Amino acid sequence: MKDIRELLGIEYPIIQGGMAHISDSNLAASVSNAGGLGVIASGSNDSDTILKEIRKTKEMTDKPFGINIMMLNPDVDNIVKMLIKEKPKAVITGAGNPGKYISSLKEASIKVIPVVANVSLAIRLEKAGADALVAEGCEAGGHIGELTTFSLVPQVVDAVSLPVVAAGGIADSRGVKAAFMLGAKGVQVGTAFLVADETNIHDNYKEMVLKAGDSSTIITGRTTGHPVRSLKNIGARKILKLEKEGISPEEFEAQMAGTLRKAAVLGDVENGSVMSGQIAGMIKKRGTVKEIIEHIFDGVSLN
Ligand code: TUI
Repeated sequence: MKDIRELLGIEYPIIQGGMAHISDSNLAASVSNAGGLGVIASGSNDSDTILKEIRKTKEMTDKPFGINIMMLNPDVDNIVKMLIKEKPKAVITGAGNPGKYISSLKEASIKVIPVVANVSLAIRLEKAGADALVAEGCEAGGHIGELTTFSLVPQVVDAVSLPVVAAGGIADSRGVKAAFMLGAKGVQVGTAFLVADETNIHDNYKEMVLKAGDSSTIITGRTTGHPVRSLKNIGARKILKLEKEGISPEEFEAQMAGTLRKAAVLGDVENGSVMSGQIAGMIKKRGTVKEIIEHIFDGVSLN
């Protein structure tokens, strides 16, 4: 089986999480320059906006980087067409099944690495030609599945013969070693990069992550089929209350629209959606991307 570092041309087996409104060209290029796979998030942006971020990233790094496609994005068809021309090293997908796009991306020599949250999708996507998989447990921030990292990763590892990258709850070398013990060949990390100096989000967001404890996150959206983990605040509690009162999926979407941008860009961390994983409670200091990656791999032997 091909090593994930060899597959992606990187020094550390780490993929930076593609976080909507957060993972821009600056963060992606910084991670790639530090030896990981930097990833630009598409979120709900259109293909032209993502193309601009790709061009900026190419100005800042010669190293490989990836694009995360959020499958709920209505412009996925155009984004895939654009990516086939731009040929980033890798495409990571989330929040859905990318099966029908895999062969055309692979024909353009792009590595395709879908995020999965259960074994059945992992098996289907191996058959569809994925190059590797990210198995993301529900400790992660943002849109999540049902299974924890500890239960999901070994079951996906046993079910497929592709390299598996573990995600959800990993922010230091203990997490990396545990992931390796479960059979993962690499890690995907999002939350730890929220407080990186190179991450262009409002400082209020960073401060809220730094102040978070083990029990600071909450899951909204369970009733609508799109559960999202974020830090507890007025906005999340309000949404949860509306869900308990029986809000419709349409009303829910209307309530959620723009809330991540509100927190990440405008700094309204009381009413906006401050998406973060449970491991936020362990993140107590800021640093450069390079320092964060070195901390995550401190004492890990990468032979
Ligand atoms: O995608 C993520 N995390 C995200 S996307 C996002 S933007 C958003 N905002 C509001 C509502 C929804 C999305 C914020 N955070 N992580 C990767 C991930 N993918 N976690 C879980 C999944 C997943 C879920 C279902 C992957 C595939 C899947 O398949 C369903 C199917 O069709 O079988």
